[in-house]
Amino acid sequence: MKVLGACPLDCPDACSWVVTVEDGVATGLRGNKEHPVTRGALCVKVNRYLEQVGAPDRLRYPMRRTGPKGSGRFERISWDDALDEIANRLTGIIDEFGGEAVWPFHGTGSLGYLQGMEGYPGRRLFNLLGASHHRPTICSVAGSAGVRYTLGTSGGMDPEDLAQSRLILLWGTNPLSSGHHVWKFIQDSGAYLVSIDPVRTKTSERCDEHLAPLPGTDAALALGLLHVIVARGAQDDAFIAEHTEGWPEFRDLIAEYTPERVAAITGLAVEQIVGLGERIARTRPTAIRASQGMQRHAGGGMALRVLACLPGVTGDWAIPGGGLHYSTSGHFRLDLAALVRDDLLPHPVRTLSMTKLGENLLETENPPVKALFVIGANPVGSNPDQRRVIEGLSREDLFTVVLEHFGTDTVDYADIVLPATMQPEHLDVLAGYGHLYLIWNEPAIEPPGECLSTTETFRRLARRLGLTEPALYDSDDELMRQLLTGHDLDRLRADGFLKVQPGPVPAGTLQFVSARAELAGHDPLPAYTPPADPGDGLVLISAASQYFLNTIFGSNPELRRRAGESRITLHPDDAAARGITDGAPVRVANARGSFDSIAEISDRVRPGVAATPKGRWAKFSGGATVNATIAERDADYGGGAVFHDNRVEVYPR
Ligand SMILES: Nc1nc2c(c(=O)[nH]1)N[C@H]1C(S)=C(S)[C@@H](COP(=O)(O)OP(=O)(O)OC[C@H]3O[C@@H](n4cnc5c(=O)[nH]c(N)nc54)[C@H](O)[C@@H]3O)O[C@H]1N2
Ligand SMILES: Nc1nc2c(c(=O)[nH]1)N[C@H]1C(S)=C(S)[C@@H](COP(=O)(O)OP(=O)(O)OC[C@H]3O[C@@H](n4cnc5c(=O)[nH]c(N)nc54)[C@H](O)[C@@H]3O)O[C@H]1N2
Ligand code: SF4
Ligand SMILES: [Mo]
Repeated sequence: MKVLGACPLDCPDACSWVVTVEDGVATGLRGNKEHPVTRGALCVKVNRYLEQVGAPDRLRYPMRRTGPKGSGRFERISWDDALDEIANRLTGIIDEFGGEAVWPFHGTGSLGYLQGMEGYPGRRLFNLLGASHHRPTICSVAGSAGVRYTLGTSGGMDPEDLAQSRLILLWGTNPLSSGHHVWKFIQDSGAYLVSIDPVRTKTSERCDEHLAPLPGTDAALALGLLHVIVARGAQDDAFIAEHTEGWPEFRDLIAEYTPERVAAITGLAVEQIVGLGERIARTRPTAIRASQGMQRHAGGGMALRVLACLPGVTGDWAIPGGGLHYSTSGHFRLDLAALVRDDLLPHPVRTLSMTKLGENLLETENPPVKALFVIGANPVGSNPDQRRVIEGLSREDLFTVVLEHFGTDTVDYADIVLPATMQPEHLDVLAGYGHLYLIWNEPAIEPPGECLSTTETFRRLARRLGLTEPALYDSDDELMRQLLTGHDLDRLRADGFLKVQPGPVPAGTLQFVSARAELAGHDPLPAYTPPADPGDGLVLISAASQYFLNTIFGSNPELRRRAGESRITLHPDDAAARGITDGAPVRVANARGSFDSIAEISDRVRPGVAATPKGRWAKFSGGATVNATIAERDADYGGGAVFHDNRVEVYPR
């Protein structure tokens, strides 16, 4: 039997997959050949997904902690005992401190609308209890806000249209590592390809040209390119007159960003800036593919805001194959309000920022956080400021419940662990953020042991709490229908995918001067916001690993073997200045924390920049990873994270 499903992981490609089931056992998994983006292929990680589903170390039963927090010592308990204990502790905490002392902490482990981050499973129950809301700031929010200020929507180009581009700027994105399916459209275009990345990545190596600016300086670079374009008179006056607002002010700003000034900010040569500016000036259509990496900086929102302005000056927004693709999420019109039911809240509640976990656990009062539900997240591995996160999770008075598949670094701090189903074992639907398809996930096999879906876990907890609100007991089928009102559910289920119609881009007038930004308390004019991490050490970029997806697969033996030990790439000049040789053990440190690694000396990184992949588990890495060095600071827009705005020093050990 073949069953159509969806890869649940936080990846732009949201692949449609086919599970082969024989005698109730999943014996094969491959990409859906019918899907225009998946085209029959998954990726090096998810090719091993069934290995994970059947892994001997998969969590199969509820557990209660028996050792001190962090020890990872647990005993198996029944679901009845687990739910009783959770219900008792919750009731006590809410009686004493109020509902807002409870924090449902949702992560990106699954992006499903029923079982994952996009739909906040359990939110109906938490709303009824008056729990704090959760703001998912860890991934893409700053960039989305920036794009929205310019365009009125965060959804940009249909990436399939990249096939019609003649010049493509791969700007702060490494699709060959972090979402390779777009590469087919890029290749089909035959376009001239430029990679803009402080690191020479796998993707840069396949491009015609590579520019390596200093991290966090992209807005200045974009303004410098616009300076060259406008100096050549290559702006599209008709498009500007008809579709934009604020051109005179923006043109004056562009005039200030001369190639010389921009060279000094970005560390690029004047000729590189002028050369690329002239190429854009003469090439229609030009497309920009930017993703989340370049917005993990203090000025990350502003960077995307300026990038979205660029095709507004050249008129590329009006040409198929021109424009900007950051994320397509803004194009899906699903009824999230009907799914999450915020109308069930007894009163307005506070919102806690995902990337301020350490601060929220250690400093927030009135009320303090007393109960934490970690759902599809691994904050010890993935959040900034690992030391403070661990300190917060170690609080004896904090009641922590973790819903998980594996015994992660975060599970070690749980009071109660609940085993969750994996994707072939539950119903779900996903919306790609690197394409325009809804992807259906039909359950294919029975879950092992006593694993429960997240929706079912919260239905059972509601019953244990004696709650009578009928909405808490809606079945997965009912939830799906409420979410997908207006979509052809039967076709989606039968085909496994359904393309949605993108909304217009820009939505309304493109705002060079943004009333929307001003309303939110920001500068109405875009500009360049410099990096914010103090100090003069190296800027450490910790981007996607080829072999892990965030911390998922971090315990898979084969992928761990292929990833090898932790390495940090240093430029030969930076290494020599520190007396560090290739292969030397090093300590990487700043005021926030430190981790150990092995030096790899290469000119793949530009001078002043170091790189190490994200996603390692602390327990396999001497207790600390790169996230020990990262600040819990907000980016300019939306409270986004600043993972790559991170200054460190590197010492031989
Ligand atoms: N294999 C794999 N795939 C993944 C993931 C993974 O962990 N592994 N993670 C998934 C997730 S959660 C997400 S959000 C996406 C994110 O994927 P991407 O958007 O690709 O994000 P990053 O990997 O953080 O960074 C991408 C590139 O941006 C560069 N970069 C960093 N700072 C700057 C800068 O200031 N300017 C410029 N121009 N470039 C910069 C980095 O060197 C890196 O090569 O990928 C998803 N796909
Ligand atoms: N240094 C550094 N750190 C980063 C980044 C970076 O660029 N550099 N990138 C950040 C980004 S983009 C992101 S999105 C975050 C991700 O951070 P998190 O949201 O914490 O994601 P993961 O680390 O992948 O942890 C997800 C966990 O959910 C579990 N899980 C998966 N599916 C399910 C499910 O259906 N149910 C349940 N209950 N559990 C499930 C997995 O086993 C895994 O342990 O990491 C961020 N961390
Ligand atoms: S991680 Fe991305 S590329 Fe890999 S199978 Fe999932 S959606 Fe496809
Ligand atoms: Mo992400």
